[in-house]
Amino acid sequence: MKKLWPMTVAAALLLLIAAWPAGAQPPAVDTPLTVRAVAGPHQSTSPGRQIFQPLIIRLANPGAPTSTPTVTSTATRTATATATPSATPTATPTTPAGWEILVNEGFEGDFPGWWQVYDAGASGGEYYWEKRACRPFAGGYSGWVVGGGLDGANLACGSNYPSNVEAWMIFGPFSLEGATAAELRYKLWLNTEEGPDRLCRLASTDGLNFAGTCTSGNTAGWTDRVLNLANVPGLGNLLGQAEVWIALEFTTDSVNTKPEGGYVDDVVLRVCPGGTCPTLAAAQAPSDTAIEAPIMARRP
Ligand SMILES: [Ca+2]
Ligand SMILES: [Ca+2]
Repeated sequence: MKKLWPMTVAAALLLLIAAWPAGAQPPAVDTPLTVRAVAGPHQSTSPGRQIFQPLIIRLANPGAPTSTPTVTSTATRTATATATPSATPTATPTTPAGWEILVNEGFEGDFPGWWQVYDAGASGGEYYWEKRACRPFAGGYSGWVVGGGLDGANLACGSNYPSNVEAWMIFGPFSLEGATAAELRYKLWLNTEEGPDRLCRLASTDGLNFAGTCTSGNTAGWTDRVLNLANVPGLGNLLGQAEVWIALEFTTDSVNTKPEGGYVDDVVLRVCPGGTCPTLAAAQAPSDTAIEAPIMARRP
């Protein structure tokens, strides 16, 4: 009986080879095939006589996974850093398309700074423009017409302005060559004797002879005034002039004074260097009832 074992194994191998599909590749080496003998339905177990039926060969792959392999998720890809947006380009000043501000005086910083201030009055002490905290329109200070000078510096808030004052506040020269518009604009608070005591907005092309418009009386609070440098009373159109001066002048006669006199704040001198510039709400026809009158004045 023992001699039959080699033949049986050989027959099994032959069956295995015959059963292998043509062209099929053998399993990978890590899943080896095993040959297992399984008792068939016709195997006799009668004692003393063993009859070997042909082995039923089953391919078995005990190493084969019985369940769907768990897919190991790959590491979550780290999101790339969000691109930092480039800085918004700083807009370059568009001087041709808008106003060019030559002076912006709110009396909050150093004063007189770019202004020339003095009292040209021949008598009655020295009083001229100075930044004071008595009655600001914006911020903490405004320009009081008589708050500076040897005597004006000692003038208490609310005091009457003195007689015989000729207080100048001048800026220039500046060029209006090529300009298509130019104006002096400011906030005004005024309380003076009507007529002789007045606050004037002036311009000049030689720095000595000024002309413009004066305000006198009571503005009943803060209001606006504009001196259009394209149409200055007594001088006409200054656009195109190579040298221009502007001035605020406060003058009083020898009698009758009133409390405070006048203040200005947010004084702006602006030029349109070319093309057209947007216009602010015009203050050419102010709602206050103060008196407007043209004047020509030679600077002492
Ligand atoms: Ca101010
Ligand atoms: Ca007077």
